[in-house]
Amino acid sequence: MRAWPAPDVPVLPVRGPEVRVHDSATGGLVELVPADGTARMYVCGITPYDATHLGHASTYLAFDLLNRAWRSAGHRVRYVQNVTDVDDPLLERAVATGEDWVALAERETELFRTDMTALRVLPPDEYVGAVESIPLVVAMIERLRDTGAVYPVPNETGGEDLYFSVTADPTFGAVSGWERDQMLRIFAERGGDPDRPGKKDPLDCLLWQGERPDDPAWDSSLGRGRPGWHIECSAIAREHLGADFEVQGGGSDLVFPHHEMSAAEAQVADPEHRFARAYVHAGMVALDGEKMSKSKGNLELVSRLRQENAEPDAIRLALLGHHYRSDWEWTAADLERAEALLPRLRTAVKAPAGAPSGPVVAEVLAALAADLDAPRALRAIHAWAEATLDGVGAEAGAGTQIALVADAALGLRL
Ligand code: 5CA
Ligand code: ZN
Repeated sequence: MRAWPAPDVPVLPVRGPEVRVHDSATGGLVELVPADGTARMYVCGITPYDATHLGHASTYLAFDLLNRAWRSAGHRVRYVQNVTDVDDPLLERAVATGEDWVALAERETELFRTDMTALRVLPPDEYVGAVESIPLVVAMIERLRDTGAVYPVPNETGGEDLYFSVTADPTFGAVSGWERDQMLRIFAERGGDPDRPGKKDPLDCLLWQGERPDDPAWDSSLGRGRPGWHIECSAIAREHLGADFEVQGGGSDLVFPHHEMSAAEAQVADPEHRFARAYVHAGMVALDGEKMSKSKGNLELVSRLRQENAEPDAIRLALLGHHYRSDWEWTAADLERAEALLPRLRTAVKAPAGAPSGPVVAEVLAALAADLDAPRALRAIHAWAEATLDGVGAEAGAGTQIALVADAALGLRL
């Protein structure tokens, strides 16, 4: 699949520190120095049945900060993202609106590309659809079948679906660290089917769904059908990044079951290797007191704000004002604050001389290397701008250095 155009990332005259991020699996900070100079990151992409909302944007921005922090530290980054272009919510929406599911997925994926381009989010090196990855998924299920971790469950059409035995992975549970009770409760809420008759363990998850009438299906050695959700990300990540890659990322709603299951499947298929070194999760953005979601419809869309002439840099600044791991609620005041701050920062960086830039550049890079603390980085830039506007300091060209680090590390054009 085609990604979107990359914004320029200026090269900084100074190098940032090595990056430490919070890993959900260990519950602490881990320093992620790539062994061979290339940091590898997989971030779960959209299910394209509705437009990009600010929750999605905030999550992709978090991993954009990580991408930039690695580059500032002198590493190359290999970034892979999927598109879940066949799955229940997408097919259900297509049926509800009478639109062809392929056309719906293509339209919303294109809108997502436009939104990401406007927000200056660095594109993945590989942008990979679930449909085009079906051969990879089938090959991985075959490998799992060879290990004995796959079993059939009869379905209502007289055919069968294939399930993954979670007990085949001795480390199952290590990504979320959750107790079984909590897993069972959340599994049902997030696309799982704990009560389905015929399963060996209520937590076992669907790998391959046998063909249903009116559903798309593909021929395979597993019979005609379509892939389950978690195996899509296991197979795409392993194919395009290899094993033991640095970061598996997404919003915190993916900790369980999605990231737990994709790691378990990949690790049973290849017990010699871990799936990822760290599991990094962005907090949930809410609107009207509830998690912003396509299924509930409480959304603020990036595209709507853009249509209303919000400047993408102001949207980006508004989102960066919240630490990526916190859960927070979007309000119109977020954008108003950013729209007021942006021109002040821009005026300050244009001043021929300003407050000393060196310590600010160092502080911005240190803040981002310390678990992607964009609010801390912005406080440093804001304080520099206020000092400069107050006439403090006489460093010629200080503004140029501040604009450079704001662009490279935060993706903000000042
Ligand atoms: N296609 C799957 C991942 S393989 C999926 O979860 N798609 S999604 O469209 O539902 O979400 C895309 C990304 O946005 C995921 O990383 C998800 O965790 C994140 N996300 C969804 N809602 C929010 C929200 N309200 N706040 C922050 N991030 C969110
Ligand atoms: Zn995923």
